[in-house]
Amino acid sequence: RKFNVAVVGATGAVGEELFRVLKDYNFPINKLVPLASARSAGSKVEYDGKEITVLELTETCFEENEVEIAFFSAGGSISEKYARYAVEAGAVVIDNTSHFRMEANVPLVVPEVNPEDIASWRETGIIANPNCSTIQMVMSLKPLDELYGIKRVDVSTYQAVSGAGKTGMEELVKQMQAFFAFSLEDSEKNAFAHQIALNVIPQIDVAQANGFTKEEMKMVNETQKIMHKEIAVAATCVRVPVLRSHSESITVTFEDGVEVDVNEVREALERFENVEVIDDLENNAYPMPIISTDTDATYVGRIRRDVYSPNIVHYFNVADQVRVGAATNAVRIGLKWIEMENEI
Ligand code: A2P
Ligand code: 11C
Repeated sequence: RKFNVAVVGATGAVGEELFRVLKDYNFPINKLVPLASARSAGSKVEYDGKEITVLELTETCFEENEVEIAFFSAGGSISEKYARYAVEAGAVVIDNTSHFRMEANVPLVVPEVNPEDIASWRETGIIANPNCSTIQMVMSLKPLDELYGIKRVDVSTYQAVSGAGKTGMEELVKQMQAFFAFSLEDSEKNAFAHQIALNVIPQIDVAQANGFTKEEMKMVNETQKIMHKEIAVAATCVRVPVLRSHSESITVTFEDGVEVDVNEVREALERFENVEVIDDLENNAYPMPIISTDTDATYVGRIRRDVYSPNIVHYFNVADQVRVGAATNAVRIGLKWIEMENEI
Protein backbone atom coordinates (compact mmCIF):
# COMPACT_ATOMS: atom_id res chain seq x y z
CA ARG A 1 0.00 0.00 0.00
CA LYS A 2 1.05 3.61 -0.57
CA PHE A 3 1.06 6.52 1.85
CA ASN A 4 0.38 10.25 1.88
CA VAL A 5 3.73 11.78 2.84
CA ALA A 6 4.43 15.35 3.99
CA VAL A 7 7.86 17.01 4.11
CA VAL A 8 7.98 20.00 6.45
CA GLY A 9 10.93 22.21 5.49
CA ALA A 10 10.64 21.12 1.85
CA THR A 11 12.80 23.98 0.55
CA GLY A 12 15.69 23.46 2.98
CA ALA A 13 18.94 21.53 2.55
CA VAL A 14 17.60 18.37 4.22
CA GLY A 15 14.09 18.74 2.73
CA GLU A 16 15.41 18.89 -0.83
CA GLU A 17 17.58 15.84 -0.20
CA LEU A 18 14.61 13.98 1.26
CA PHE A 19 12.85 14.11 -2.12
CA ARG A 20 15.89 12.54 -3.79
CA VAL A 21 16.24 9.85 -1.11
CA LEU A 22 12.52 9.04 -1.11
CA LYS A 23 12.81 8.42 -4.85
CA ASP A 24 16.09 6.45 -4.53
CA TYR A 25 14.48 4.11 -1.98
CA ASN A 26 11.26 3.79 -3.95
CA PHE A 27 9.29 4.99 -0.92
CA PRO A 28 5.64 3.94 -1.34
CA ILE A 29 4.12 7.39 -1.89
CA ASN A 30 0.52 7.99 -2.80
CA LYS A 31 0.50 11.78 -2.41
CA LEU A 32 3.53 13.97 -1.66
CA VAL A 33 2.88 17.18 0.30
CA PRO A 34 5.82 19.64 0.42
CA LEU A 35 5.39 22.19 3.22
CA ALA A 36 7.34 25.35 4.09
CA SER A 37 6.66 28.86 5.36
CA ALA A 38 4.39 31.36 3.61
CA ARG A 39 7.61 32.79 2.08
CA SER A 40 8.04 29.74 -0.17
CA ALA A 41 4.42 28.64 -0.56
CA GLY A 42 3.67 28.45 -4.29
CA SER A 43 7.26 27.66 -5.27
CA LYS A 44 8.06 24.26 -6.80
CA VAL A 45 10.09 21.28 -5.66
CA GLU A 46 11.12 18.40 -7.86
CA TYR A 47 10.21 14.79 -7.21
CA ASP A 48 10.78 12.02 -9.73
CA GLY A 49 11.14 14.50 -12.58
CA LYS A 50 7.85 16.23 -11.72
CA GLU A 51 7.32 19.67 -10.18
CA ILE A 52 5.15 19.81 -7.07
CA THR A 53 3.86 23.03 -5.52
CA VAL A 54 4.98 23.88 -2.00
CA LEU A 55 2.10 24.53 0.43
CA GLU A 56 2.14 26.69 3.51
CA LEU A 57 2.61 24.84 6.79
CA THR A 58 -0.54 25.45 8.84
CA GLU A 59 -2.27 23.81 11.78
CA THR A 60 -4.80 22.19 9.44
CA CYS A 61 -2.61 21.20 6.46
CA PHE A 62 -2.01 17.63 7.71
CA GLU A 63 -5.69 16.91 8.16
CA GLU A 64 -6.64 18.57 4.87
CA ASN A 65 -4.12 16.46 2.96
CA GLU A 66 -4.81 13.24 4.92
CA VAL A 67 -1.11 12.95 5.76
CA GLU A 68 -0.01 9.55 7.13
CA ILE A 69 3.77 10.04 7.40
CA ALA A 70 5.24 13.49 8.13
CA PHE A 71 8.98 14.21 7.92
CA PHE A 72 9.89 17.37 9.87
CA SER A 73 13.08 19.26 8.96
CA ALA A 74 12.37 22.93 9.56
CA GLY A 75 14.03 23.47 12.94
CA GLY A 76 13.13 22.62 16.53
CA SER A 77 10.64 25.45 17.11
CA ILE A 78 8.57 24.40 14.07
CA SER A 79 8.50 20.78 15.29
CA GLU A 80 7.57 21.97 18.76
CA LYS A 81 4.62 23.92 17.39
CA TYR A 82 3.35 21.77 14.50
CA ALA A 83 4.24 18.11 15.18
CA ARG A 84 1.15 17.77 17.37
CA TYR A 85 -1.16 18.76 14.48
CA ALA A 86 0.34 16.03 12.30
CA VAL A 87 -0.11 13.50 15.13
CA GLU A 88 -3.69 14.65 15.78
CA ALA A 89 -4.37 14.15 12.06
CA GLY A 90 -3.31 10.52 12.52
CA ALA A 91 0.21 10.73 11.03
CA VAL A 92 3.45 9.33 12.37
CA VAL A 93 6.00 12.16 12.70
CA ILE A 94 9.63 11.43 11.84
CA ASP A 95 11.39 14.44 13.32
CA ASN A 96 14.86 15.54 12.21
CA THR A 97 15.23 18.23 14.85
CA SER A 98 16.58 17.92 18.38
CA HIS A 99 13.29 18.99 19.95
CA PHE A 100 11.84 15.62 21.05
CA ARG A 101 14.97 13.45 21.03
CA MET A 102 15.60 13.16 24.73
CA GLU A 103 11.95 12.82 25.79
CA ALA A 104 11.72 9.46 27.55
CA ASN A 105 8.74 8.15 25.57
CA VAL A 106 10.00 9.27 22.14
CA PRO A 107 12.09 6.61 20.36
CA LEU A 108 15.43 7.89 19.01
CA VAL A 109 16.34 5.63 16.14
CA VAL A 110 19.15 4.64 13.79
CA PRO A 111 17.50 1.72 11.98
CA GLU A 112 20.71 -0.33 11.67
CA VAL A 113 21.37 0.07 15.42
CA ASN A 114 18.10 0.10 17.39
CA PRO A 115 15.19 -0.61 15.01
CA GLU A 116 13.21 -2.31 17.79
CA ASP A 117 12.75 1.08 19.52
CA ILE A 118 10.38 2.16 16.73
CA ALA A 119 7.73 -0.09 18.31
CA SER A 120 6.99 2.49 21.03
CA TRP A 121 6.11 5.22 18.51
CA ARG A 122 2.42 5.07 19.43
CA GLU A 123 3.05 6.62 22.86
CA THR A 124 3.54 10.04 21.25
CA GLY A 125 3.16 9.50 17.50
CA ILE A 126 6.73 10.77 17.09
CA ILE A 127 9.99 9.03 16.13
CA ALA A 128 13.10 11.18 16.51
CA ASN A 129 16.02 11.17 14.08
CA PRO A 130 19.32 11.67 15.94
CA ASN A 131 21.87 14.42 15.38
CA CYS A 132 24.00 13.85 12.29
CA SER A 133 27.30 13.50 14.14
CA THR A 134 25.71 10.95 16.49
CA ILE A 135 24.21 8.84 13.67
CA GLN A 136 27.48 8.20 11.84
CA MET A 137 29.32 7.55 15.11
CA VAL A 138 26.87 4.93 16.44
CA MET A 139 26.92 3.22 13.02
CA SER A 140 30.52 2.30 13.83
CA LEU A 141 30.15 1.90 17.61
CA LYS A 142 27.39 -0.72 17.46
CA PRO A 143 29.42 -3.50 15.77
CA LEU A 144 32.41 -2.70 17.98
CA ASP A 145 30.32 -2.85 21.15
CA GLU A 146 28.97 -6.23 20.06
CA LEU A 147 32.54 -7.38 19.38
CA TYR A 148 34.34 -6.33 22.58
CA GLY A 149 32.10 -4.18 24.83
CA ILE A 150 32.71 -0.43 24.80
CA LYS A 151 33.54 1.48 27.98
CA ARG A 152 34.42 4.95 26.68
CA VAL A 153 34.51 6.99 23.47
CA ASP A 154 36.59 10.10 22.79
CA VAL A 155 35.69 11.88 19.57
CA SER A 156 36.74 15.01 17.71
CA THR A 157 34.55 16.04 14.79
CA TYR A 158 35.24 17.90 11.55
CA GLN A 159 31.71 19.03 10.66
CA ALA A 160 30.64 20.38 7.28
CA VAL A 161 28.76 23.66 6.87
CA SER A 162 25.67 21.76 5.63
CA GLY A 163 24.90 21.11 9.31
CA ALA A 164 23.85 24.77 9.46
CA GLY A 165 21.47 24.31 6.51
CA LYS A 166 21.44 26.11 3.20
CA THR A 167 22.56 29.40 4.74
CA GLY A 168 25.69 27.70 6.10
CA MET A 169 26.56 26.26 2.69
CA GLU A 170 25.93 29.58 0.94
CA GLU A 171 28.07 31.42 3.47
CA LEU A 172 31.12 29.22 2.82
CA VAL A 173 30.75 29.60 -0.96
CA LYS A 174 30.28 33.38 -0.72
CA GLN A 175 33.30 33.77 1.56
CA MET A 176 35.46 31.74 -0.86
CA GLN A 177 34.29 33.94 -3.73
CA ALA A 178 35.07 37.01 -1.61
CA PHE A 179 38.54 35.62 -0.88
CA PHE A 180 39.34 35.45 -4.59
CA ALA A 181 37.94 38.98 -5.00
CA PHE A 182 40.23 40.21 -2.17
CA SER A 183 37.21 41.20 -0.05
CA LEU A 184 36.97 38.37 2.49
CA GLU A 185 37.10 40.78 5.45
CA ASP A 186 33.90 42.49 4.24
CA SER A 187 31.95 39.28 3.49
CA GLU A 188 28.86 38.29 5.46
CA LYS A 189 29.21 36.30 8.69
CA ASN A 190 25.72 35.21 9.74
CA ALA A 191 25.57 31.42 9.88
CA PHE A 192 28.66 31.04 12.07
CA ALA A 193 30.17 33.14 14.86
CA HIS A 194 33.40 33.54 12.82
CA GLN A 195 34.64 33.43 9.25
CA ILE A 196 34.43 29.77 8.11
CA ALA A 197 36.37 29.99 4.81
CA LEU A 198 40.04 29.03 5.38
CA ASN A 199 39.34 28.56 9.08
CA VAL A 200 38.19 25.96 11.62
CA ILE A 201 35.81 26.89 14.46
CA PRO A 202 35.92 24.76 17.64
CA GLN A 203 32.33 25.52 18.55
CA ILE A 204 29.04 24.09 17.24
CA ASP A 205 25.88 25.29 18.95
CA VAL A 206 25.73 27.07 22.29
CA ALA A 207 27.85 26.72 25.43
CA GLN A 208 26.61 24.51 28.26
CA ALA A 209 27.32 25.04 31.98
CA ASN A 210 29.85 22.16 32.02
CA GLY A 211 32.13 23.78 29.42
CA PHE A 212 30.99 21.55 26.55
CA THR A 213 28.76 22.77 23.70
CA LYS A 214 25.20 21.64 23.07
CA GLU A 215 26.35 19.69 19.98
CA GLU A 216 28.97 17.90 22.10
CA MET A 217 26.42 16.97 24.76
CA LYS A 218 24.03 15.72 22.06
CA MET A 219 26.75 13.22 21.11
CA VAL A 220 26.92 12.07 24.74
CA ASN A 221 23.22 11.85 25.55
CA GLU A 222 21.96 10.58 22.20
CA THR A 223 24.65 7.88 21.98
CA GLN A 224 23.66 6.52 25.40
CA LYS A 225 19.96 6.55 24.51
CA ILE A 226 20.43 4.81 21.15
CA MET A 227 22.92 2.23 22.48
CA HIS A 228 20.91 1.64 25.69
CA LYS A 229 24.17 1.80 27.60
CA GLU A 230 25.96 4.32 29.81
CA ILE A 231 29.01 4.59 27.58
CA ALA A 232 31.28 7.47 28.70
CA VAL A 233 31.58 9.91 25.78
CA ALA A 234 33.73 13.04 25.48
CA ALA A 235 33.29 15.06 22.28
CA THR A 236 34.99 18.10 20.74
CA CYS A 237 32.86 19.38 17.86
CA VAL A 238 34.55 21.53 15.24
CA ARG A 239 33.17 23.26 12.13
CA VAL A 240 35.43 22.98 9.07
CA PRO A 241 35.14 24.53 5.59
CA VAL A 242 33.75 21.37 3.96
CA LEU A 243 30.40 21.55 2.15
CA ARG A 244 28.47 18.46 3.20
CA SER A 245 30.17 15.48 4.87
CA HIS A 246 31.11 15.25 8.53
CA SER A 247 34.34 13.49 9.59
CA GLU A 248 35.15 12.15 13.05
CA SER A 249 38.36 11.02 14.71
CA ILE A 250 37.21 8.36 17.18
CA THR A 251 39.04 6.65 20.04
CA VAL A 252 37.21 3.71 21.59
CA THR A 253 38.22 2.21 24.94
CA PHE A 254 36.92 -1.32 25.43
CA GLU A 255 36.38 -3.20 28.68
CA ASP A 256 39.49 -3.97 30.74
CA GLY A 257 41.34 -7.05 29.53
CA VAL A 258 40.26 -6.72 25.87
CA GLU A 259 43.10 -7.20 23.38
CA VAL A 260 42.13 -5.38 20.21
CA ASP A 261 42.76 -7.33 17.02
CA VAL A 262 42.61 -4.82 14.14
CA ASN A 263 41.53 -7.50 11.66
CA GLU A 264 38.61 -8.49 13.90
CA VAL A 265 37.63 -4.83 14.18
CA ARG A 266 37.81 -4.40 10.41
CA GLU A 267 35.72 -7.52 9.79
CA ALA A 268 33.06 -6.52 12.34
CA LEU A 269 32.74 -3.11 10.67
CA GLU A 270 32.66 -4.62 7.17
CA ARG A 271 29.84 -6.98 8.19
CA PHE A 272 27.68 -4.17 9.55
CA GLU A 273 24.90 -2.93 7.27
CA ASN A 274 25.68 0.34 5.43
CA VAL A 275 29.24 0.62 6.81
CA GLU A 276 32.11 0.57 4.30
CA VAL A 277 35.73 0.08 5.33
CA ILE A 278 38.41 1.93 3.34
CA ASP A 279 41.63 1.21 5.17
CA ASP A 280 44.85 0.97 3.20
CA LEU A 281 47.16 3.69 4.49
CA GLU A 282 50.17 2.56 2.44
CA ASN A 283 48.15 3.20 -0.71
CA ASN A 284 46.70 6.49 0.64
CA ALA A 285 43.24 4.95 0.95
CA TYR A 286 40.96 6.14 3.76
CA PRO A 287 37.55 7.79 4.10
CA MET A 288 37.25 11.45 3.10
CA PRO A 289 34.31 13.82 2.48
CA ILE A 290 34.91 13.70 -1.28
CA ILE A 291 34.27 9.94 -1.12
CA SER A 292 31.20 9.97 1.14
CA THR A 293 29.35 12.96 -0.31
CA ASP A 294 26.13 11.98 -2.12
CA THR A 295 26.31 8.41 -0.82
CA ASP A 296 24.38 6.49 1.85
CA ALA A 297 27.26 4.68 3.56
CA THR A 298 29.24 5.45 6.70
CA TYR A 299 32.93 5.02 5.84
CA VAL A 300 35.56 3.89 8.35
CA GLY A 301 39.34 3.74 7.99
CA ARG A 302 42.71 4.53 9.61
CA ILE A 303 41.92 1.67 12.02
CA ARG A 304 44.79 1.18 14.45
CA ARG A 305 45.39 -0.24 17.90
CA ASP A 306 46.67 2.14 20.55
CA VAL A 307 50.44 2.02 21.04
CA TYR A 308 50.15 1.87 24.86
CA SER A 309 46.83 0.24 25.77
CA PRO A 310 45.73 -3.01 24.06
CA ASN A 311 42.03 -2.29 24.81
CA ILE A 312 41.98 0.98 22.80
CA VAL A 313 41.37 1.42 19.06
CA HIS A 314 41.53 4.60 16.96
CA TYR A 315 39.81 5.20 13.61
CA PHE A 316 38.41 7.83 11.24
CA ASN A 317 34.74 7.91 10.31
CA VAL A 318 33.09 9.92 7.49
CA ALA A 319 29.50 10.21 6.21
CA ASP A 320 27.35 12.59 4.19
CA GLN A 321 25.69 14.80 6.81
CA VAL A 322 22.66 15.62 4.64
CA ARG A 323 22.00 12.01 3.61
CA VAL A 324 23.25 9.54 6.26
CA GLY A 325 23.06 12.22 8.98
CA ALA A 326 19.53 13.34 8.16
CA ALA A 327 17.50 12.49 5.04
CA THR A 328 18.56 8.87 4.52
CA ASN A 329 18.26 7.94 8.19
CA ALA A 330 14.77 9.49 8.26
CA VAL A 331 13.69 7.59 5.15
CA ARG A 332 15.11 4.35 6.54
CA ILE A 333 13.09 4.96 9.73
CA GLY A 334 10.00 5.49 7.57
CA LEU A 335 10.56 2.24 5.68
CA LYS A 336 11.17 0.31 8.90
CA TRP A 337 8.01 1.82 10.40
CA ILE A 338 6.00 0.74 7.36
CA GLU A 339 7.46 -2.77 7.62
CA MET A 340 6.70 -3.05 11.35
CA GLU A 341 3.26 -1.45 11.30
CA ASN A 342 1.97 -3.03 8.16
CA GLU A 343 3.72 -6.37 8.33
CA ILE A 344 4.95 -6.04 4.76
P1 A2P B 1 11.27 28.52 3.80
O1 A2P B 1 11.85 28.31 2.42
O2 A2P B 1 9.82 28.87 3.70
O3 A2P B 1 12.05 29.46 4.65
P2 A2P B 1 17.56 24.96 6.08
O4 A2P B 1 17.72 23.95 7.17
O5 A2P B 1 18.28 24.58 4.83
O6 A2P B 1 17.90 26.35 6.55
O7 A2P B 1 15.99 24.98 5.70
C1 A2P B 1 14.97 25.29 6.64
C2 A2P B 1 13.62 24.82 6.12
O8 A2P B 1 12.63 25.13 7.11
C3 A2P B 1 13.15 25.54 4.85
O9 A2P B 1 12.41 24.67 4.03
C4 A2P B 1 12.25 26.63 5.40
O10 A2P B 1 11.26 27.07 4.50
C5 A2P B 1 11.59 25.90 6.55
N1 A2P B 1 11.05 26.86 7.50
C6 A2P B 1 11.70 27.81 8.18
N2 A2P B 1 10.84 28.53 8.93
C7 A2P B 1 9.60 28.01 8.72
C8 A2P B 1 8.28 28.30 9.20
N3 A2P B 1 8.06 29.30 10.06
N4 A2P B 1 7.25 27.54 8.76
C9 A2P B 1 7.46 26.54 7.87
N5 A2P B 1 8.67 26.21 7.39
C10 A2P B 1 9.73 26.93 7.80
C1 11C C 1 25.51 20.68 12.78
N1 11C C 1 24.81 18.69 13.94
O1 11C C 1 26.33 20.03 12.10
C2 11C C 1 24.42 20.02 13.57
C3 11C C 1 23.16 20.10 12.74
O2 11C C 1 20.56 18.46 16.29
O3 11C C 1 19.77 18.11 14.32
C4 11C C 1 22.02 19.26 13.24
C5 11C C 1 21.47 19.71 14.55
C6 11C C 1 20.53 18.70 15.08
O4 11C C 1 25.53 21.92 12.83
